[in-house]
Formats: sequence, C-alpha cells, structure tokens
Amino acid sequence: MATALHNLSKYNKESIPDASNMCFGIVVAEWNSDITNALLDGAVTTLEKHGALPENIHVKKVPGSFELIYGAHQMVLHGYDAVIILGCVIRGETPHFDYICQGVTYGIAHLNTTSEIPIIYGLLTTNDLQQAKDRSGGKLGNKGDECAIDAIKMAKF
Ligand code: DLZ
Repeated sequence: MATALHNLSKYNKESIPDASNMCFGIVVAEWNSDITNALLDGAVTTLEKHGALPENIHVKKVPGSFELIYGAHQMVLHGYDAVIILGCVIRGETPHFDYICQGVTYGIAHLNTTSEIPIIYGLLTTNDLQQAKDRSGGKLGNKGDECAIDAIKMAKF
C-alpha cells in the first residue's frame, strides 16, 4: 500500500519522455469497478497528456484481479511498448486477500522477467474502501496516474 505521505499523482513533468509514438495495453479488473474505473481514467488521461494517441491505448477488462495475470500475458504476446494492470483488492471485503495479492504479485513479477515488455503493477491492496478511494483520485492522488508515468518511463527504458 502507498504511504499516507506520498501523493500518487505528483511527479516531475519535465522528466517524462514523449509518448506520442508509444503503444500501451491496459488490463482492468471489474471487481471494485468504481475504484478500477477511476484508476483507468487516471491512466488514460495521463498517457494522453504526455502525447499517447487514443488509438494507441488498448483497454481490456477481466473479471477480477487474479485474471490480470492472464490478461497481461495475452497483451504481452501482442506486443506493446508497455502493459499496465489495474485492480483493487480490499482486505476487509476479501476473505482470501493474501492469496489473491500474492498470486497477482508473483504472476506479474514472473511475467516481467520472462517477457520483452515491461508490465506496470497497478494493484491497489488496501485495508478498506476509503483507502482505495484515497488512492484512485482522492486525497492521495490516483495510482492510475502513477502507473501511466511508470509505463512511459519503462517503454523508453
Ligand atoms: C473472489 C474475489 C474476492 C473475494 N475479492 C476480490 C477483490 O477484492 N478484488 C478483485 O479484484 N477480485 C476479487 N475476487 C475475484 C478474484 O480476483 C478472481 O476473479 C476469482 O477468484 C476468479 O478467478
């Protein structure tokens, strides 16, 4: 979870490469869709702000965060400059919170070491709904913005 002091939408705009020639895949989980749609809005808006063309941003939905691994794997096979995964798992509402979070984390980490394309980890793992709201366009910014910036930087890597 992001620290309470770090605003996820704050970054040095001068240092971000131009994204106008880049192509991005985004996989979004439908669980906690109010949160994940807000993350998606943030990611797309920020990519476009740095030059990415709408037709070069491809979004696919999956049922839950666990399916983000498969979705990211499929996107990697199709070749993008970077892939972003967006999901939200809330501890208080998810009996097997630790299993889902660990599964997604290991799955995406594995993909990052076995594929040619960077995959950016946009999984919110929070104790409650308010913490998720705070990080999806609330008082701590938007994790989607942060993922978009990381995707641009890693595409340029
Ligand atoms: C089953 C489940 C639960 C209980 N909670 C969440 C959650 O908080 N966030 C999320 O993205 N997905 C959740 N899921 C669904 C699983 O990720 C997955 O979709 C199902 O177990 C089917 O594989």
